[in-house]
Amino acid sequence: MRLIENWFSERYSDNLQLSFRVRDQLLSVKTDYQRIDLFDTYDFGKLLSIDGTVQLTEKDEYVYHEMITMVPFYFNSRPSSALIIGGGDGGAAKRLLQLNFDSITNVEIDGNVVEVAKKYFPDISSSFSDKRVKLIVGDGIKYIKETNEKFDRIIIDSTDPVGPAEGLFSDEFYNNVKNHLTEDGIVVTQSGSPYYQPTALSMAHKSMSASFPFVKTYCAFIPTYPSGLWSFTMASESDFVKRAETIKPGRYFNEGILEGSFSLPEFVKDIIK
Ligand code: AG3
Repeated sequence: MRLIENWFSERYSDNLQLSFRVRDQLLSVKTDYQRIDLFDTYDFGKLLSIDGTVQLTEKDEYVYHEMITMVPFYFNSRPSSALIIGGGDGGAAKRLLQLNFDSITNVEIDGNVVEVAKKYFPDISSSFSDKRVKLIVGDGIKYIKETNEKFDRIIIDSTDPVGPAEGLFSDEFYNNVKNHLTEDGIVVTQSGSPYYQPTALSMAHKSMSASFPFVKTYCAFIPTYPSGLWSFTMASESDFVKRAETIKPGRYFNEGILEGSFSLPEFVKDIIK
C-alpha cells in the first residue's frame, strides 16, 4: 500500500520552509489580485493562504487579530470609529466589535477573500453581518485618498509588501492616512517578520516616521507566521498615552503583554534605527 501524505509549505527563504500536513485542499482560486488557497490542516485547523503565504489559521488567528486591535485600543482617547484596510476575513472587525467600536469601515480589495471567509470561517467573518460594520470591496489606497471621513483608528491588515499590498508600506500612503485620523488617533499596521522580512518592518517604520512624530513597534508570537516572531507598528500625531482603564484580556493579549510587547530584542531595534 502506498501512503500519500499531503503538505502545504510556505517558503521563508531558498533554504527554509514551514510545512503543514493537510487532510485536504478545500479550494484554490486565482483572482484578479492573487491566488487564494485553503487547506484543512492537522494541527491548525483550516488555513487560508494568499500567494503561498499563511494569512490565518483557525487555531492561532486570535494572536494576530487581538494584537492588531487591542494594543492600539488602550492608548489615547477612547476610540469608537475605525477604518480597516485589508482584513477581508473579518477577524480584525470582529475584535473591534468586541471592543465596542460603533462604526467600522472595512475596505478589502479582493471580494473573493470575503466570500471564502464567509464560507469557510463563518465565526471569524460573522462581523460582516453586524450593522456597525460597513464592508467596501475596493482599493484601500484609493479609498483613503478620496474619503472625507476621519477615524479614531486605522488598521492596515495587509498581506506582505509584495503584490497588491506594496503601496500600503509607502510614504505617500501614510501621508494620506494622516489626514484621516482624528486628533490623537492611531494608525497601526502589521509590519512583518523581523527575522525573515526586516525590510517590511523598516519600510513600515520609515514610511510612518515620514508623516508621524510618534511611531512604535511591538511584537507578538504567532506560531504559523515566518519565524514565529511578528511585528506591528503604530503611529500617531500625539504621544502614546495609556488610558487609566481596566484591561480586558483576550486569549493572548493581557495587561503584561500590552507593556511587554514594546520591549524589543536588540536585532529588532537595529532594523528600525
Ligand atoms: N495578514 C497578514 C499576514 C502576513 C503573513 N505573511 C506571511 N505569512 N508571510 C493577516 C490577515 C489576517 N487578517
